[in-house]
Amino acid sequence: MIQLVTLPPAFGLRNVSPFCLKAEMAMKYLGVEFEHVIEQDPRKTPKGKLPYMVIEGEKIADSELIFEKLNEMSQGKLYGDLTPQEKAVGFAFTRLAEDHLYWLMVGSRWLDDDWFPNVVSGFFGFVPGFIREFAARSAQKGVRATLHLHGLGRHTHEEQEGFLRRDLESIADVVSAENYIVGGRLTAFDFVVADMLSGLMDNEPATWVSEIANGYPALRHYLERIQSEAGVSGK
Ligand SMILES: N[C@@H](CCC(=O)N[C@@H](CS)C(=O)NCC(=O)O)C(=O)O
Repeated sequence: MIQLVTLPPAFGLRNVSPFCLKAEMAMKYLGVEFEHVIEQDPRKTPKGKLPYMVIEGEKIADSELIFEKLNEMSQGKLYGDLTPQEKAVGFAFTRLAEDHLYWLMVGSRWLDDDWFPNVVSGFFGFVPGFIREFAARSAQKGVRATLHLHGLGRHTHEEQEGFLRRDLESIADVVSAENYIVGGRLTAFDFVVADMLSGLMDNEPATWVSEIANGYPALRHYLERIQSEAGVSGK
């Protein structure tokens, strides 16, 4: 039996991780039978991150690599016969969502002192109470250093807000005009983008990123439509 190993639900979300949600959505959409296994501690995984999939004894770690496997298993259904140019646009949006927008979301959860108690309870509930805060604070140092290295962490809040709005407006402009990220039909790239938007927009309590993202009705319409077509809700 195929296994999908993911983080647990938290912050009002079906999965605290947009990468885990995206893998679950794709597997359900394709009708793949699998056992859903929850792992709270990413350090116990092949690459220190979640999700990963176990198939015929092989561990496939990374949602994009899982998509490659699912696409092969479904004779190309996940990427829906997109042309090379369409795939190029899809991957450009994937990088925007997963390597830029995602990090703004991470910063809004981890580096806002008012929001940080939610990180402690949502991510570190499995750590014994007497060291929970300590474990969360030391992980926070790692997140701060990562955001600094990425570059986003060097910007003021106002500058980060500008980056966020440009990312969101790029997505909103495309899905308002085309309904989907690319190709005029539901593909893997809609799972990528919609599930990242779900992590941003449905996160409870709202972070500063959620508040801004929820100011774009086009994104809410798109998110609801993709989740309904895929048959998996992010909440
Ligand atoms: N490129 C990876 C990213 C996965 C990822 O960043 N997962 C996060 C949760 S959203 C994680 O496990 N982080 C744990 C850590 O970095 O320690 C994928 O697509 O699967």
